[in-house]
Amino acid sequence: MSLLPILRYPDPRLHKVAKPVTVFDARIKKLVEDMAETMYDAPGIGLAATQVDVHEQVIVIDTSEAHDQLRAYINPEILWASEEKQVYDEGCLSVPGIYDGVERPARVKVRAWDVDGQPFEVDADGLLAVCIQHEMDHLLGKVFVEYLSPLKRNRIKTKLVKEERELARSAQRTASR
Ligand code: K2U
Ligand code: ZN
Repeated sequence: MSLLPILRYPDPRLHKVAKPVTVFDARIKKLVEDMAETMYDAPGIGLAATQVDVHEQVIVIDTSEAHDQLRAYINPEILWASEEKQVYDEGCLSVPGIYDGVERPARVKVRAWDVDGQPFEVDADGLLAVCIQHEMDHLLGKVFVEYLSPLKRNRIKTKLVKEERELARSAQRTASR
């Protein structure tokens, strides 16, 4: 298994729309394994293939306490969403250090396919509902900061671009020693 680099906002590749998976083969199984390892290492409770610069409709999620209930959602679709909404303080592995409230449907019914190409359905509420919708946004090229005000989003973009430049400078200094 391998750790995959996670794209950081505002990388334009985070806004690419993912394509459906059509062949459920060893490549997809390895992608799910590598995404899971990357997610647990971050640590996070979800990860979309878009975030590791693979633009196919693959998500991994594990919201369990013991971090031992991984599930892959391939070609996920929302079949139903509740009128009732919930606001959750979301974060994102592609937007490190930023958390803010996002309102989403409190409950969703999702159909997806597993790594063997078998379809399944999930009725999700609470944190799982938030995470599934957050990850499915990634597959549409949407990052949670897009739900925030333009002022907040621009401040976040400026902060992360500055951090990225500092990271690059310090890596250059280390390499030139
Ligand atoms: O997309 C990602 O970067 C994965 C998120 C999933 C997530 C976002 C918002 C709300 C719930 C899940 C990361 O796991 S963010 C880290 C995190 C960890 C525990 C609880 C909430 C967020
Ligand atoms: Zn995210």
